[in-house]
Amino acid sequence: MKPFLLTRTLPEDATDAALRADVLHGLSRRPKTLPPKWFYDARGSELFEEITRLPEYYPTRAEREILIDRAGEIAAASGARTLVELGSGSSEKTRHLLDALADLHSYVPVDVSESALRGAAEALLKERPGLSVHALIADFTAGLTLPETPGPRLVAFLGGTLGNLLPAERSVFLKSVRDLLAPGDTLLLGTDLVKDEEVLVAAYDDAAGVTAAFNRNVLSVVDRELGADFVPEDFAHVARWNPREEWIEMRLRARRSLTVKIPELDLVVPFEAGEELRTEVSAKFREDGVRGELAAAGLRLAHWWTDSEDRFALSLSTV
Ligand code: AVJ
Repeated sequence: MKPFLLTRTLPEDATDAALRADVLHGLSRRPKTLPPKWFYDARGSELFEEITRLPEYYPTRAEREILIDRAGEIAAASGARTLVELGSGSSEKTRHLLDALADLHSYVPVDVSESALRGAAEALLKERPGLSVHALIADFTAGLTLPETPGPRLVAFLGGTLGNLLPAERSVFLKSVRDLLAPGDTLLLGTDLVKDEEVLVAAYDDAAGVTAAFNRNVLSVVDRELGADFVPEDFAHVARWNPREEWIEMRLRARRSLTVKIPELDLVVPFEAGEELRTEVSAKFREDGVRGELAAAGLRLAHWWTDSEDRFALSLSTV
C-alpha cells in the first residue's frame, strides 16, 4: 500500500473540549441549541449514509447528477493539479471528481475524523496508486493551513453542508476559504436550493423515521460523552421550514416537562413540556444569494450548474 501523509492540526482533546463548551453554552441559553457537528459519531454517520439513500432525501442524488454531467467542465475550468476536499472524501462524490481531474497530482482530504480520513485515503490509493494523498485532521471552520502541493488547487465543499452554518458563520468561513486560494485556484461549492416547502420538509422528516433517529442520536452522544441522562424517546423529532431565513430547522421537542442531569458539566437542564431544542439549520439558497455571499468574501462566481430538476446547484468560483 502506497503510504500517505496524515497531519493532525486538531489537538487530541479539542473535540472533548469543544463538545463540553457547545453543550454548556447551547443548553444554558434560550432557545436551547446544539451544533450539528455532534451528530456524526459512528452511529450518526451510519444514519446519515442511510439518509442519503432515502427516497425523500434528494440532495445527494441531485448533486451526484451534476457531478457526473459536469465533471468535464469542472476539470476544464479548474485545471486542478491538487484537489482539497473539505469534509471527508469517503463518499463517492470524490471519485466522480477524481475521475474528471485527469492531471491531478495531489488529493488533500480535510476532516475532524481520523478514521474517516484513513478510510478515504486507503480506498482511493488502492484505485489510484499514482495519487499523492496528504490528509489533514483539522476543523476546516477554524482556519486551515494547506500543505505545499502542485497548483492550481480546486477546493471542494460539497453536499450542501455550507447550509449548516448560520449566515455570519458562512461569511467568516467563505473568507477563510478565499484566503486559502491563490490566483488560478477555484472553489467548487454544493448548495441546496429553495423549493416547495413540502418537498423540503419531507427530506428532513422521512416516512421511515431515519432522520428522526439521526436527530435523536445527538442526545445519545451527549449521554455517552458527558454522562448525561437524556432519554432520546422523551423528545419528538421536528423538521420545520423557516420562510424568513429560508432554512430547514431540525428540532427535538420535549414530550413532557423533564430535567436532564449532565454531571460532567455540573449542569441540570430543565425542559418545559413542548420546549424545543434546535439541533440543525440547513439553509437553502438562490443563485443571486450565493453570488452575493461569494462576492462579499472576495470570490467571483464563474459557473452555476443545477440538476435537471433544479433542486441542487454546484458553483465554481475564482478569486
Ligand atoms: C450533510 C449537512 C448536508 O443538511 O442536508 C441530512 C445533514 N440533516 N438530514 C443536510 C442532514 C438531516 C445534511 N448535510
